[in-house]
Amino acid sequence: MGYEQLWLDYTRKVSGRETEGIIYICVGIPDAEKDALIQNSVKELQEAFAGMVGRELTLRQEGSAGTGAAQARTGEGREIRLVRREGMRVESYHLYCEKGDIVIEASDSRGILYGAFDLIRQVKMENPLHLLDRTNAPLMPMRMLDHWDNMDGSIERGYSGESFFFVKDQIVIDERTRDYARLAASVGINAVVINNVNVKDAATWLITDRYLDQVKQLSEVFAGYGIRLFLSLNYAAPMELGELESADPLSEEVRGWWHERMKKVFGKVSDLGGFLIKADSEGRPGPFTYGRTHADGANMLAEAAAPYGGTIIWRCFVYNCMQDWRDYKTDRARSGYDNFMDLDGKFMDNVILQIKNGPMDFQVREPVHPLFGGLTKTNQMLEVQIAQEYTGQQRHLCYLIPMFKEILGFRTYVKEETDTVMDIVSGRTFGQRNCGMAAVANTGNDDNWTGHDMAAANWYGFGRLAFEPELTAEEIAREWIRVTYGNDEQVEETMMFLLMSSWPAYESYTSPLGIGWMVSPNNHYGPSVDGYEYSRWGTYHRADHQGIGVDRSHEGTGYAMLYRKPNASVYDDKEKCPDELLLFFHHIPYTWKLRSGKTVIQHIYDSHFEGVEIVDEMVEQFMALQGRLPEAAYERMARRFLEQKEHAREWRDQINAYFHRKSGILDEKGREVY
Ligand code: GCV
Repeated sequence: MGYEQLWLDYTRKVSGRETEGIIYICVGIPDAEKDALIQNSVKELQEAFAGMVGRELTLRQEGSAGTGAAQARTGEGREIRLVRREGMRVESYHLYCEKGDIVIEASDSRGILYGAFDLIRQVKMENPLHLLDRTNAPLMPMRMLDHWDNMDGSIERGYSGESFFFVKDQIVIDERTRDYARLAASVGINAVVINNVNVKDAATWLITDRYLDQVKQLSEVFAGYGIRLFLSLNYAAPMELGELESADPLSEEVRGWWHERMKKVFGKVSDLGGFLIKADSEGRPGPFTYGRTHADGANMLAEAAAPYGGTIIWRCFVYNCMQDWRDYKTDRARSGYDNFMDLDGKFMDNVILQIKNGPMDFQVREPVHPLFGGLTKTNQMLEVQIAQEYTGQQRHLCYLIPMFKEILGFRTYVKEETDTVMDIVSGRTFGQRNCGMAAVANTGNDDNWTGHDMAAANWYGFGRLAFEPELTAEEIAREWIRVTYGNDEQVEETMMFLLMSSWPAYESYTSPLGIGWMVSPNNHYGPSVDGYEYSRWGTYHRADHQGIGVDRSHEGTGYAMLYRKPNASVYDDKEKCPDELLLFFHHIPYTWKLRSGKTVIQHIYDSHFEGVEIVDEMVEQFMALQGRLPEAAYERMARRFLEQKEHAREWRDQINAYFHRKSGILDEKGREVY
């Protein structure tokens, strides 16, 4: 096989105590033999039990005539029973123990599959099965992974090898595809976009006969694990496929073209979930070319996809990437809001706006996007990035679930209650069903899938969080450690320390107080304080000899005022603005006293020294795990931790030196600043 099975590795044995006597798996679901999800649930449980406790489960099939697999129960053995129970919530399950038997009940087959994976988790963690009573319904309807894979096999912002979906302009469907679907489904992912939102070249042809047979095949593999396949779409496809001269969303000819195209695509791939579109952004085509709005563009596609139940996911990452750095008025942070707020209520029901967690671009710290809480009549989805483009590129450890928890918990004040981002994207605020959360994926064809072995915690964690947002980041981390590495206490406690320290550490030794960027241009790895300062990308820190930060208050770009009260007045006022976002909202003198009592410049020095100290401690603790982790994994991780140790110093020294030189102010603790 060559690659790892991560948290679904069944070769690691568990103590047989809890599972003693379980020898049957009983399927009490009519027509189960025709249901791929049930078949896969059975297969998974059988493989898990065979691998982890060395026991072959005998299949007993009930309620279905003529199956050769029927086996009488001897009366001695315990069984795992899969049963249909009407009236339960979509995709939910009840996993419990009844007179020694383990029952998984659900109204639909996805619920059964999720229950089966939950049971496997419980067995892996050696939790007491006789106490099982877990009723679980996913809070977010759409739990999606967005892959930025190109058809030539490269991955935009990919840090773990090449694509396993595409090689040399062909779609690959093999054992790894199935294992990917198993891994994703096991944490509750139910939708996947396989290709990059920057749709170019061969990818434009994914909606044509050239690829539709393979797309269909792939969608069937995914469907067997409850995952709907989505494709990223080229907005200008009618032109780039050489069929029309325009992509104007209000042109009858263009609309007719899309109607025909959707008919063809969905006619072939009936399971297809729909499309993801990046338009008028970073050089991609869109409705602006024709003086039309994004509602015009999205609705044109939505209307064509609606007869087939197709969903159009339209990204709000729309900004002017040709800005003049001399221009202090234009503010990239405003652009999503300014482009979409006036369109609230104008999108069709099968359109979802996909909104990045912050107004800029997946920085280590950003305020929550003001469209959350702004929009009240539009379906919304939160987009986060587990590919660590700006957070260490899977070479540094940065466990992002604590950040996502903060984002989901953010109160927007759009209503008196149920007003958090989590409420909005789970449909509780406005009663929508077309909503959820997407993560830009961090996988590639590396043996360990995610480059850094511990980056898998972000993949695992994202799925678990979207399914059960009430779980804490700690609970998810602990679970991931135990299902991946077993129940060794030292491994668990050390890895907990590593994961939970990693985001604060990364923030400390990189860019301070919410200012963001300061990364090397293009590849976005490593420090370069002025890397983007005089560029066209709208990402500036505006540091001079007196201070640093972007004035986004009412006296500056006015961005702070895009939030609802009281958020707007808090962000607008430098006395009230939280320290960690101060430089995002205000231009502040280096000598300004933060709420923490430190000056801005001393905070910069202290946090950078402290960040490196935490990393040193992390590395030391990790090294003590030698012998307790699989050797190859240990070696891989050790190499990455040593790189992080060295690289954190580079960040510290460059940032400290830069601000020392700009401000002329010494570190009051007299540490070495170059
Ligand atoms: C897929 C950032 C990244 C781009 C990415 C873009 C996006 O700008 O650097 O690589 O493009 O975000 O989210 O569309």
